Amino acid sequence: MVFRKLPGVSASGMGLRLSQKFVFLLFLSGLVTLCFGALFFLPDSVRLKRIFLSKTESQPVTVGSENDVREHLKKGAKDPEHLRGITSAKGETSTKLKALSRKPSVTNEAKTDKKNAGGETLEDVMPSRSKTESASKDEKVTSSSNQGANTDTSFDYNKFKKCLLKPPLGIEHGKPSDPQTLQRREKVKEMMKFAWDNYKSFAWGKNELRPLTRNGHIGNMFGGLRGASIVDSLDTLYIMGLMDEYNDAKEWVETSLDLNSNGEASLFEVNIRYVGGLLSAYYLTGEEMFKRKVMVLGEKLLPAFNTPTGIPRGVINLGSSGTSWSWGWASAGSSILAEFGTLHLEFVHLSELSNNGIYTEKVMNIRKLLNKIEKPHGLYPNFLSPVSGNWVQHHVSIGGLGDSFYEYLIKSYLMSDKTDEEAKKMYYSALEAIEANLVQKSPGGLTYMAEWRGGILDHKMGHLACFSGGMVVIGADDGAPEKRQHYLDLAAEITHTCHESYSRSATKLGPEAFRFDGGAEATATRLSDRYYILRPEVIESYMYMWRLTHDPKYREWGWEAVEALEQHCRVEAGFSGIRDVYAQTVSHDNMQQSFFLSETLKYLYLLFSDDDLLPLEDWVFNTEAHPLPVVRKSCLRGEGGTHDKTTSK
Ligand code: DMJ
Repeated sequence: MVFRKLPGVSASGMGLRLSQKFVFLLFLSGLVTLCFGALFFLPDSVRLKRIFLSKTESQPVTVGSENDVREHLKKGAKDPEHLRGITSAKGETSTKLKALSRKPSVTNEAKTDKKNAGGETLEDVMPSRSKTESASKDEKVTSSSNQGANTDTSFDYNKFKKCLLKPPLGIEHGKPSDPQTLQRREKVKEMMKFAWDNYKSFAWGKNELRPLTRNGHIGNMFGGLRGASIVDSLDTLYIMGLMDEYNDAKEWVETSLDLNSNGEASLFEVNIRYVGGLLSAYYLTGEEMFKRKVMVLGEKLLPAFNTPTGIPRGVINLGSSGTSWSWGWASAGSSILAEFGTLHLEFVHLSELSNNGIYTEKVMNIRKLLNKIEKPHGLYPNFLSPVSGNWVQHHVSIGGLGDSFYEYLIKSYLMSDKTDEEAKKMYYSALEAIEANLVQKSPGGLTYMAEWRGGILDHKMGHLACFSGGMVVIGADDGAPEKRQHYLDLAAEITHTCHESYSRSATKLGPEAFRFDGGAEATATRLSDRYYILRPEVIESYMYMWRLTHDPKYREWGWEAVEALEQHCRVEAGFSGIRDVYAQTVSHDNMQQSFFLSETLKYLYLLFSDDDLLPLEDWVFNTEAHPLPVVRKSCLRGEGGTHDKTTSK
């Protein structure tokens, strides 16, 4: 190559002498070293740092830069809470989630796109024998390379069964004697089989079915874990007696659920769906394989708690780095109440099964902090810093961002065989604060739970908040005796309001959020709140209200929902969410959420079953409707044995 001489510039390095060149180079290299070194001292949220430093570093990384939030807002969300409501917080697997994480999970998305374009992924073409080998090899590697949390797995399943008060599946699988109810239950079972068969035909091994395009969806919420619909369906199939389907699901978990993933997962979602699903499959069936799997997975979640306060961050890398960080959209790198507050039930069971207290310690530490911290008007705001342990802003909601934290307080108490007095106290004080500050009556006489923003009420109730009818009714008996009737009434009123949000729509399905201002009464006023994504919360409350009151209207309301689902959400190859519950002609969102199989259909089936199918004296449902048994410590540690085994299933 020939260098042409520029006019006025010497060919020997712009006319500099050798010594000058040396000093200049020295200065330049010093400058570079200084700049790079300075990166380490920048706050974690600075974008530059995230670009240059890989997330495989062992220190926790926080994100939450304004840029990230702006990105999400650009994508159509009005505010982070709204965004959460429609995507990550409550388990949605919308591709919008891509915008939520620190950066898209390249591995998953690349594979999904390929598949959607008609290409096969490696997983698709791997013969199942080699999958088996690879799955079990991966588990061994993971186990030995982790923190050694699972040392003793000598859980006595037979003893556990003896400590149940009643057989889990009742005398006859909860078969109702009334022919109409039985017929309705059969219909729900058929819906489950239809949803499952289509998932199996078109999306087997993927996380969800896309029923219109007849393919699978993977998304990036589960950090590379697959088969969310399979793990979420295990217990539903089992209690419905769909045994061929259950056996297929079990075999897939055994041979193909690869836990050695290295992706970025939502701690909350992996916990409620995978940990919850595997735990309940184990407790219901006694299959040791489920226990082995869940222990490996549980151990992978522990690094999320390595923060200055022990409050876990929302996103965790499931690989060996165990790096965790906060959602990009969460205020100032904060953790979300509904996420870190929805681990308790599953983690207590991980400790039970492993005989290792570490899981319980982790969640008790969260509990301790929340119990101690000062609460505005006794309320728990939705965002907390995992670094300082302080609230980050004062937004309180019983819907998205807050919801299942409250649910887990009362359920922790119930699951502890009513021994966890701290959980009980926290639950009833929280409920008192909620009643004093959030519970409202509309001009038309509907009771609802508003949201609270630093003392200002937002008169909106999310579909997600409709679980609270069920929550209040299961806690009615254990509150102060003089409040029992009041809690029953409150639960009935909330459930009634949620039913109204369904019956006031053209489709008889409820919107994502409904309002009580500007003349609205339990209807959505914003276009962006009109969708329904097969959510369970309203039906969940019908189920609990039925169990605890036996008022036949709850079964009628459940049947209305079945008819609406059949009419508007059933498509040729599965069930799909809809974009506008007020439209006469619906438009489908092409997603069969895994919680439809795990929760919506399970709660409907239970609603039309006798109460002895998964009796509430023995079972507590996690927030994804996976039944977990009440822990009867004295029985488990002693001789055990409470129910008549001749009727046991
Ligand atoms: C589910 O994943 C769980 O119920 C979660 O707690 C919130 N909601 C979704 C379904 O709506």
